[in-house]
Parts: sequence; C-alpha cells; structure tokens
Amino acid sequence: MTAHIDSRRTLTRRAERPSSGARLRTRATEATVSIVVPCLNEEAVIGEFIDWCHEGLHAAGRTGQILIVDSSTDRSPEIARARGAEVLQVPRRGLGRAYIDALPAITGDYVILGDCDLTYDFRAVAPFIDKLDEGYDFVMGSRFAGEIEPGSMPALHRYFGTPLTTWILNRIYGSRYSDIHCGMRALTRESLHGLALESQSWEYASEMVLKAARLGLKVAEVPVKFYKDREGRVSHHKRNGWLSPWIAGWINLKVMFLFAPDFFMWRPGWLLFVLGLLLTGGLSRGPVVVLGVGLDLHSMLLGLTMTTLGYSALQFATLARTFYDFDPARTRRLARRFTYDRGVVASGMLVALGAALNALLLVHWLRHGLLLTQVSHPGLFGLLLIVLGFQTFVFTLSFQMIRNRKAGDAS
Ligand SMILES: Nc1nc2c(ncn2[C@@H]2O[C@H](COP(=O)(O)OP(=O)(O)OP(=O)(O)O)[C@@H](O)[C@H]2O)c(=O)[nH]1
Ligand SMILES: [Mg+2]
Repeated sequence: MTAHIDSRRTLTRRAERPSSGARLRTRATEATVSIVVPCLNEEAVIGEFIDWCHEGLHAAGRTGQILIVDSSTDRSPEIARARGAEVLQVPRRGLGRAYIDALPAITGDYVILGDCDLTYDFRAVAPFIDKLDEGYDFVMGSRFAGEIEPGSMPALHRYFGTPLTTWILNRIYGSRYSDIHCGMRALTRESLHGLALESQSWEYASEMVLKAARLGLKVAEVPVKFYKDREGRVSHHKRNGWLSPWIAGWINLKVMFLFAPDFFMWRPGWLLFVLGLLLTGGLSRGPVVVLGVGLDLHSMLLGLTMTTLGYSALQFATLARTFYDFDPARTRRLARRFTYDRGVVASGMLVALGAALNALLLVHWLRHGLLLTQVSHPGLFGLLLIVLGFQTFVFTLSFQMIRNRKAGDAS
C-alpha cells in the first residue's frame, strides 16, 4: 500500500512549476543512490547493517554510495570501511547536524536516510527508489502503515508521542503524514539541498517533513518494517537517560512552532482585528445600546486592545512569511502591493487623522478651562488610529529590511 500525501495548498504551487514534467522524464533514467546514515558508536551492528545496504541496492538494481556519517569513538568506522562503506568523520554534534555535515559528500541522485541500528530494513530500499522514479520528491517511511515488531517501540511513543506530534504537525502544515518520526526516508539530492536543514539534533525529523509540505514537494509514503534493537545494542535515547525522549519531543514541537508563526497569528489576528475595529469604530461617536446591552467606554477600550493585538499578529505573520519565503510568488505579490511609499503614506494618513480627532478634544479642553467635562469617544478612536499608524510605519520598515536583505542574498 502506498499513499500519496501532497499537502493541499502545495498542489497548486507545484502546478505552477514548469519543470516538473521534465524532471519526471529525467528520473526514468537510472538514477544513482546514496544511502546516508549517521553513526555513533554502533560497532555491535554496523557491519551487518552495511551488508543489508549492499543487499538492498543490489535488489533494487542500483549502484551508489553507502555513506556513514560517523562520530564514534569505538570501532564502527573501521568496520564500516572494511565492509565497503565510505566513512565521513564529523564531530559529535547531534543527529541533525550529522546530516547537514554530510551534504557536500553526497553524490547520488537519490538519497536514502535512516539509522544504522538494524531497526529499519535497508534490504528493502526498492519501494523508496520506485517512488522517486515515479517523480515524487520526498518519500517517507511509515511504521504505522507497515509493521512494528513487538517490543520495538515503547507504548508511550507508539500510542501517545508519535501519533500526537504527527497529528499536531499535520494540523499546522496541512499535510497527511502517518509517522513523522520514522527515520527511514528518501528524497532527491536536489530536494535535500532545497530543504536547507538547520536542526542540530533529533528535531531534524520534523523539520524535514514540515519543510517538504511547506515547499510543496511531491510527497509519498511507503510502509516499512520496524525491528526491535538487537541484543547488546542500546538506543541513544536509553544511553542518554530517561529524559532524552521527552527532550526530543519538546524540540520537535519547538521546530513545528518555529516554522509556523503565521499559522498561530494569521487567522486569530484577522478575527481580533475585525471584531476590535467594529467595536471601536461603532462606539467612536458615543455609547450605543445593542439589543438591550449598553456599550460604552469599557467596550471601546476592549475593542482598542483587540484591534492593536490583531494588527500586530497580522504584521508578525506577514513578516514571518516573508522571512521564510516558502511561497516566493506570494511574497513577490505582497511586495508589489505593499511598497515602502504606500506604507509610509498610509502611516502618515492614519496618524494625521488620529491627531485631528484628538485636536478636537484639545480645543474642547482648552475652552473649558483645562477641565475634562466628558469622555471623548472620537478622541479615543483617534488614539487607536495613531497606534495603528505607528505600527504600520514600523511594519513597513521591517518588511522592507527583510525584503532588501533577501534580495541581496539572492543576487
Ligand atoms: N553522527 C552521529 N550519529 C548519531 C548521533 N546521535 C545518534 N546517531 C545515530 O543516529 C541513529 C539513530 O539513533 P538511535 O539511538 O537509534 O535513535 P532513534 O532511533 O531515534 O531512537 P530509538 O527509537 O530509541 O531507537 C543511529 O544510527 C545512531 O548511531 C550523533 O550525535 N552523531
Ligand atoms: Mg533507532
């Protein structure tokens, strides 16, 4: 069983890409494969693992590279070399960092990633290669769609941690993965470079899948078998102590939030902004009674707070989108509409209007012997306009800064 799990918004963006048909044809020619696997003190299993890789490549009828990204202090690298693998020695800086360090050494057109602990079956790499041949950019293994050997995954991970974090990521990124922590995955070398991974540790797992969804990669899922650790091999989570899986879960969640500030701010931002503006605007000429409910100054202050919070959320969301630039066409459209000149003029107009409303209050105050005889609803509305004007100005500057820096980086 295979599942095609393109994220919804992503499909349109892929359709805009003229090269996808051409790339599909290129894939029909025999692409070479790199199996890229980090290793940290795995002398108990690494030899047999490399035999599995040779077997897997042979069964798939492919040639390529078996690249061990090694930070071991035991005999793992010697064993790996003796069995015909390339070994890239890197400092011990975490699993995600090992994958980043490996990038320049990868030569294959397709890249298959995983663990060298014999928990994933690298004799069965063919389904991954087949999917890449079909034109998919990123192929995720799924243990839940495949087989999980009894004792291979603690109940806490199987029934709580993995389903929960997978569900959260799917909700945020509009994807349909069934197992985001599956370590066995494959992608084209071009896609791997395009992901520009930043994660240093276990959170690479989430960064890779969420960016695949965000960048509109064509994603497929294939079932995989997951075996329990061999006698004598202890997983790094166990070696690092009971807190390790919890830390891994925490940093995986962090990366999901870091790449989606727009998700948390865009819709709530609109809601707050529109409701707040209606409330403040509706009361700008004085108290009103709606269906027997009296609304006055307190409601206006609530509206003012909602409007400014909502406006800030929308602006931060826009800055985040511009910063990450996952959808360059959308950023370009926005930049065409929201120019520096327009931003500054809009800010100036908002501040001027707000100041004018407050000038009326000032005149009234001066005429009444510097005494405030009544609350000025237009004055309060004017203050809101001044705040919005200032926010618009600051946003305009920030937006242009990011745009200019991005344009400079690109050229
Ligand atoms: N180079 C390098 N490899 C690492 C590092 N940490 C872990 N690895 C390797 O990454 C792979 C995954 O490690 P495991 O301990 O199996 O972690 P896991 O599979 O996520 O955790 P379990 O589900 O508990 O097995 C193994 O091949 C390790 O040898 C690291 O800091 N550097
Ligand atoms: Mg493992």
